[in-house]
Amino acid sequence: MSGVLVTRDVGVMRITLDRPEKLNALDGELAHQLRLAFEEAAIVHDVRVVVLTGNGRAFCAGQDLADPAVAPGADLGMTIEHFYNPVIRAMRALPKPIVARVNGVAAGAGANLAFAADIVVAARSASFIESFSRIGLLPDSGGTWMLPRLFGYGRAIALAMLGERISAEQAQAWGAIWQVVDDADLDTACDTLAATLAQAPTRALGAIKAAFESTATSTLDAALDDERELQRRLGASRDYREGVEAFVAKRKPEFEGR
Ligand code: LHQ
Repeated sequence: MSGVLVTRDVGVMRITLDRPEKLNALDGELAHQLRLAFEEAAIVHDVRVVVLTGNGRAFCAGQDLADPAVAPGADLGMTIEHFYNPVIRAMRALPKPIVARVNGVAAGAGANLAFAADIVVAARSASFIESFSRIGLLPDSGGTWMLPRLFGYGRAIALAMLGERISAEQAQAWGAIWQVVDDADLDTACDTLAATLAQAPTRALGAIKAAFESTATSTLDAALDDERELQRRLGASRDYREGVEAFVAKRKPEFEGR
């Protein structure tokens, strides 16, 4: 696929942004391919975790600013509606975990793609930059929703208004991402994490993600109701049966994601 490489291996779908000469900057075609990859991940049972990463020295430099579709005066809302929002919606609706393997700089929509993942692991040399305000825009790709949740309002609004670059270590110290590892250890860390998630009770992980999503706008009372219903469904799953049987037998569970 143009600009996006998709590979699958024992439960793991790896999606690689592959325009290294442009720091993996996104255009409409690339964003569309990204959306298709996440939609495929949703329907293929054998995919139990997705790893999103970039090829070359960057994770993603956001929208390709040389693309005529976003030239000043063009309808940016159209680009966002047709290409960006469907990607973020597909990621957040995916009932499976997404790991962002942030191998280098993540800027603009590229940063917010990483933040739309569930677990972010970054190389020590990586960085994040909400560069939108530098060109007269506001954070899109879910940034206005995700940034205050990940960073807290005070840091989120300064990041968005100032457009300053922050290191991976800073993002981790602020609790916005899961892990920072030495560059040389990025592959091992992400492969180990992906293997763990690929053997996890996928339905439970999907339910966790959906429940966290809905608590953004719900009350404790509504969350308690949601937890009851989700737990009721999980309680009827094969993986719950396996989890309890394995616990009682003092053996390692073998979850099937069902
Ligand atoms: C680029 C880009 C780039 C083109 C580096 N485009 N060429 C959605 C839809 C609708 C409307 C608009 O917005 C959006 C969402 C968005 O994402 S808006 C935000 C767009 N992204 C940015 O504003 C980031 C722009 N890039 C940068 O700030 C820097 O390049 C970063 C911080 C990513 C990396 O800095 P450096 O490591 O110093 O590399 P560099 O700046 O030297 O870039 C290397 C090359 O890549 C360079 O080309 P050249 O021909 O000189 O080697 C850049 O022009 C090109 N490049 N980002 N987004």
